[in-house]
Amino acid sequence: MYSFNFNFAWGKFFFILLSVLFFFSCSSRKNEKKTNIVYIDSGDTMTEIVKKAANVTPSARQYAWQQLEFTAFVHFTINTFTNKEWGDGTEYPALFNPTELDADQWAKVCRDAGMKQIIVTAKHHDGFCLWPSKYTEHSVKNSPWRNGKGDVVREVSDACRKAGLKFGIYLSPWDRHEPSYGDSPGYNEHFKNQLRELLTNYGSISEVWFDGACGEGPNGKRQVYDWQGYYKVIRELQPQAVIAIMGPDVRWVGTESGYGRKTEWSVIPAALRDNERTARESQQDLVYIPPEDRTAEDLGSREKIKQAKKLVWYPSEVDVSIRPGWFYHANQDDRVKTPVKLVDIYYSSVGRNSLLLLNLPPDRRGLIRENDIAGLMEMRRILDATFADNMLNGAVIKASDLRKGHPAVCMVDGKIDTYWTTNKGVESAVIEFILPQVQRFDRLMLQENIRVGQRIERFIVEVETKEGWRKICEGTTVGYKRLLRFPVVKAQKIRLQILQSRASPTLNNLGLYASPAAAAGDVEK
Ligand code: FUL
Repeated sequence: MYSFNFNFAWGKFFFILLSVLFFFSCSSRKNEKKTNIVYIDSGDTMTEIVKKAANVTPSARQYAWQQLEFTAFVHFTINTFTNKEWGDGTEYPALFNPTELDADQWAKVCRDAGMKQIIVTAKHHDGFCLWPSKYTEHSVKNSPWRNGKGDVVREVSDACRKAGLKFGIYLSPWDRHEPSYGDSPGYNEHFKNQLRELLTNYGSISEVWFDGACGEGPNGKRQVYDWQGYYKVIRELQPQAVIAIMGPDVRWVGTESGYGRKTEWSVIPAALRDNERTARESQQDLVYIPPEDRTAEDLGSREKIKQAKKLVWYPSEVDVSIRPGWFYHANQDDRVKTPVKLVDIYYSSVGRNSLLLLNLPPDRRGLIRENDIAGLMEMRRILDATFADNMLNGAVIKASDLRKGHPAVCMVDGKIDTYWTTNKGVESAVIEFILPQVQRFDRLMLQENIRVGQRIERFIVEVETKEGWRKICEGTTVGYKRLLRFPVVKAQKIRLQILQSRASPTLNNLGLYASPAAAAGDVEK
């Protein structure tokens, strides 16, 4: 009797415990879903739509990804040896034979440049695999490199881990070698098998990059990709990885120029997250001009969200190569982007609420080229010199509104998890900074706390002069990070006016800086 009671009591206890755990796990899953996607009802007023948009937030994996800011793409494969951009799949694996491949060099260059992740082209459109896949003979295992025992994916993933970098893979859905390509179910199985190999054997993967490019003409093979099946494999094996481009987590900015939008909303209509559409607008030929609607300046303004049925958090990634081509070509050695150009790209991508994915193509030795490294390091030097000292440190800050627990000092404490915000219902604000002394500056950094949503829609920045306040720059969206450049000014008082926001604006970091040229140069009158 006693034992029956004991078991019954414990049974009841465990049943309640399990129910509570189940309830919390479900509700937290539901919450994440609820804030990552929002539905617009047909009766919603504009005020209600704007409020909904203001509270869409990144998933945990999207937020972690966004904080990487600056990452590397490495395009390297048989094309490096055939001097092509797109191989056709008939290349002999024996051609792949880098003489000095050193993934530690790649990782060191990337780390020194301030990049936080490397994505390697495990398989490009020609189908050649940089790892010894069990599912094809078209791979490094049939090349003379390391006597057919080599594995580039292994070497790069190891090097990344040693250097403290994240590691991602590019796996081209379009495969010009694989015979099953075009036989939809057969190739889908093949592709999932390859994904499983890559996602189980190489440690933690932080980004999976699915290219939308496909050059099959009207009479070419037509493969119906099982996207949902691919995503399922990724979510199961590497749940922390973001799926980019032909995927639900990261949006292709729409060009390969390195320049993002000045107005960049991470919250956009879900219709833009459509793979068919991304594929249509992706590269279908070697000569490529992106269609206009991809490059449209506005994807998420009030006008755009008004017409949507569903809004999603879908942040932008800017991919660009340091050279004209994605792969190494000796005749482009003198066409490496200059440090000034690279810095301009940085401001126009990282500084415009996007992540920068900069491609560094190793040469036939298997090394990143010396002049590419020199340009990159000079870019880093300029950025480091600019962002070394935040002139707002030690400034007196006056904000027109403060929410309890979110003091103005949170904007300049250098911490990402503390933030200033206003009281509920207050959607504009003026924040004034009085610097310890007169300073000269020409760069400003703003960061919103996107974990509660992206909200700021319009702001201006002014400095106090003898004649009164003078505007030095203005902008629309802020998002995760916004960098502004303006002619050098000399002032002690600076103020930020947030003119319009979708809900209480937030700022978790604000920085005022002088570029090396400004620090040394003349002051604008
Ligand atoms: C494009 C591809 O066709 C290029 O070769 C390159 O891989 C680039 C990143 O994406 O769509």
